[in-house]
Formats: sequence, structure tokens, C-alpha cells
Amino acid sequence: MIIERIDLYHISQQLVSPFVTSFGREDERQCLLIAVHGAGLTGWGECVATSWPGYSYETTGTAWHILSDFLIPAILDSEFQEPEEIIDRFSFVRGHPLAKAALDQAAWDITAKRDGLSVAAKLAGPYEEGPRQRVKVGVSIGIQPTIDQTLEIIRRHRDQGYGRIKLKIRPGHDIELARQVRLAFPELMFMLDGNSAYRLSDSAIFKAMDEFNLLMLEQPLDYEDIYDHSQLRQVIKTPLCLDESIHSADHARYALAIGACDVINIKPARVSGWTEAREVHDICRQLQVPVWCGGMLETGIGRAGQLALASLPGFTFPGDISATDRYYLEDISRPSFTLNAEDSTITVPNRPGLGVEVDHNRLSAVTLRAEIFTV
Ligand code: OSB
Ligand code: MG
Repeated sequence: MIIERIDLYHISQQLVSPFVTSFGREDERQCLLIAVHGAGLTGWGECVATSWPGYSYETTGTAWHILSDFLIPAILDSEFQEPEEIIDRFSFVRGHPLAKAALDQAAWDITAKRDGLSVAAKLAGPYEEGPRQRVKVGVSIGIQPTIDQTLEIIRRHRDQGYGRIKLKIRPGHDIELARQVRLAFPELMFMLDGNSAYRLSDSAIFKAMDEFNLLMLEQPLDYEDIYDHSQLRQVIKTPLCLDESIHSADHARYALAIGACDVINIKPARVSGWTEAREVHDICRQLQVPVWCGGMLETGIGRAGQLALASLPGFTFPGDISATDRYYLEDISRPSFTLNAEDSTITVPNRPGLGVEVDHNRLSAVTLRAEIFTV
């Protein structure tokens, strides 16, 4: 197939409630959306970079630059058959996984539509078992002004049917929070995410958490680190999960080789897209390391992609994939995603491609900047 035209959008949508982490606060979520057109079809992708370099060095601004000046010219007006070819096409650009992933996702969407398959079914091609039809999910709750408010929000989500809760922590807002959550909810499946706000010298904080029966502890140490995490892992009982430091399948291999973690949070964007994300999944599966699908407050486009990925066999822990109404009052795509409260799952789209339609009126209402690239 030949890509004849690519549309790039920079959008901003108000979040239902502010999202506060150890690296910053978001009230409105900016991101880029991309539409690739060819063979009478359109494929969509989302670039989950934020407006400031808090989670990653990439921002909506750097991603716009890398996409428009390098990545889009590398695939516009050129022939490709399968989405797995895209990552090699981009090997001349070092880094910038979030920008690359947007086009990789669009390539999965458009080729799955061509094949009459859902992205989930296309991704599941290599496995004997097909994709799961429903994916276990949980919520990721940002830092709240008080512990009481956190307990209240946990209660609300648990009552809605979410079976796994993740809480953001930062220095000074950690042990006491975990203690009170465990006291208030003795059976709750809950975990913590430090987003790289701690150092190895803070190990005592995490040792003290051994008694709280946490599902896991996510990325407490530096965003580039795997070595200190391997050291921390030896002195705590809680399973350790990496997010930020796993940039690629190779990084997953290195981390597992040195015993840096027990679990990996796979965000397709962080590893340059769905092809590489599946590779990380395969490496982990081979070593019997469980994985789950992380989130970046995606729009419906990104969320559809998360669900497709999380339907693969190695995704055994609940993902950070919540219902649309947790993030946005309206969204740029339909249908919106809802929780199946009886088993804390979301149903994986099974229509061709990602299985969502973009609402163009809504898209134009939230667009800050748009550009069309043609040959
Ligand atoms: O560390 O997992 C993270 C959101 C933005 C950036 C980083 C993270 C997150 C989340 C939210 O935890 C997950 C979601 O609900 O999309
Ligand atoms: Mg995380």
C-alpha cells in the first residue's frame, strides 16, 4: 500500500479531574493525532507526548518537529505492506519513541482495515491462542490533597467495579498513604507508582512497605536506571515493576538479565509502537515475566490500541486502561469505552482496525493546530 496523505493534529482536551504525579500536574491533556491515508483507507495513531517534558523528554512540540521533518517524509508516497516494516524505516532517527509510535499505530490500523481484521486479531497472528475478548483493567489515581480524599476516590472506583487500584506516590506521600489504604481496604488489590521520584538511599521507605501486601511497586527510581532497581529488588519483598526505564525490547532484555524487575509495564508508545511492544511481550513471556499495559491518559484512539495490545496472552496483570468517562466528558472518537463491572474488564474492539470512528466535529473543536502532508 502507498501512503498518499498524512494529517497531523495537535489537540487539547479538558480532563475530568486533574492528574497529579511526582513529575507534575495536568488539567488539560494535549497530544498529537495522526491520520494516514492510502488505498482508500485511513489509519489513526496517537502521540501521547505531553506539553512539557515531565514523563519523557519528548513533548507535543518535539514530536511535531520529528514527525513533520523526519518520520512523515520517510513514509509518505512510499510502499509498505505490513506494519512491522515501519520501525526499520525509522531507524535513522535515534530516540523519539512517542513520535514513532503514533505512525506505527496508524500503520497497524490501516493494514488491519485492509485485511478485514481487528488490530487485536492482527497482533495475535503469531500466537496459537487468539486475542482475549475482554481485558482486565484498573485505575491509576493521581496524588490527592489528603489521604482521606484518596480513600474516598478509591472507594468510589471500587464501587464502580474497578478491581485494581494504582496510586501515585512521591516523597512524603507514601508510607502513611499505603498504611491507611491497607487498613481501610484489607482485601484491595493495590499498587504504587513512584514515577522515578526516589533514590536507592530511600530503600527503607520501600522495606517498610513489605507488610502492606502490595501487588507491585512501579518505577520508584530514576527514569534511566536499571542497576539501582536491581539492588532495591534484593532488599524488598514487594514485586518491582519497571515503566520509564524500558525504552525498547533490548532494554527489557538488559533489565531482565540483571534482575532489575519482576514485572514490566508495557506502554506501546514508550517502546516506539505496537510492533516493538509485542516484542517486549514475547521476551517477557519466554522468561515467564508477567506484563501489563500502561496508560498515558489516552484519547479513544490510543485506548483502542491499548486494548488490542493487552489482549495478547502474556498480559496477565490488569492494565491502566480505564473507561472513557474517567478521563474525558466527550472524546474525539466513538464508541466510548465502558467498564464491565462484573469482572473489571473492558471489551476489546473487534471491528476492522482499531475499531473506533473519529468524530470530526469534536476533533475540530479541540484542535490547536493541524497540517496536511501530501506528495
Ligand atoms: O506512570 O503510568 C504512568 C499517566 C501519564 C504518565 C505516566 C503514567 C500515567 C498513568 C495513568 O499512570 C494511566 C492511565 O490511566 O492512562
Ligand atoms: Mg508508571
